Amino acid sequence: MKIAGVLPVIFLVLCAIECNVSAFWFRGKPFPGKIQNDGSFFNDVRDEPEEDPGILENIEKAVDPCGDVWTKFEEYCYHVGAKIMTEEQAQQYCDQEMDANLAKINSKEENNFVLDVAKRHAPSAKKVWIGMKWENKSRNYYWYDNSVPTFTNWAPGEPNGKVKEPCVAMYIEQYEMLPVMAAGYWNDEVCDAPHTAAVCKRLY
Ligand SMILES: [Ca+2]
Repeated sequence: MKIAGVLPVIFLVLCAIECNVSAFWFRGKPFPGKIQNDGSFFNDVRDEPEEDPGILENIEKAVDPCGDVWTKFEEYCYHVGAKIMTEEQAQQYCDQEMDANLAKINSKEENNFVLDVAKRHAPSAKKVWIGMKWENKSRNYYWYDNSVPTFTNWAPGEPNGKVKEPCVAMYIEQYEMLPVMAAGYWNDEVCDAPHTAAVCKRLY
């Protein structure tokens, strides 16, 4: 018998006594098995558990509960569409595409936040539709959920249209014709007024 043929046999006999074969390599790592006394291999190789995408999703949600294309303020998420729309299209966009509503704004702080988001995300728009409308039957303004506004931010001289301008938009740029800085102020408008984008809001 040639010496080269004998070597593997000697190796196996020695290993059968007690041989940790971690010197073997498996998938780029030391093979964690052993040759047992009966000569058979025992290995406890287990595939490393793959990361659960659901867990990653939950972590992302904890970091940014609103997700892409939304911005968080207090317990709500806001989205400003870049496209110019009529008020009806804006309502449909928020409801059907974004699972939200046109924004209902309840404070000066929230108004300033919406203005900031709108300026950044709808640079080609001059205004954004908000979720308020004139209700001619009761001669008053209501939010889309039929609540009475507790905060308003009308521009000087507004609202001036009532039934002729039943929709409401927030200016997001300055208007020279107004006596004060216009951005952030509201105006009642015809519902197909030009240059107006949508601001959607939802709970996160
Ligand atoms: Ca007006």
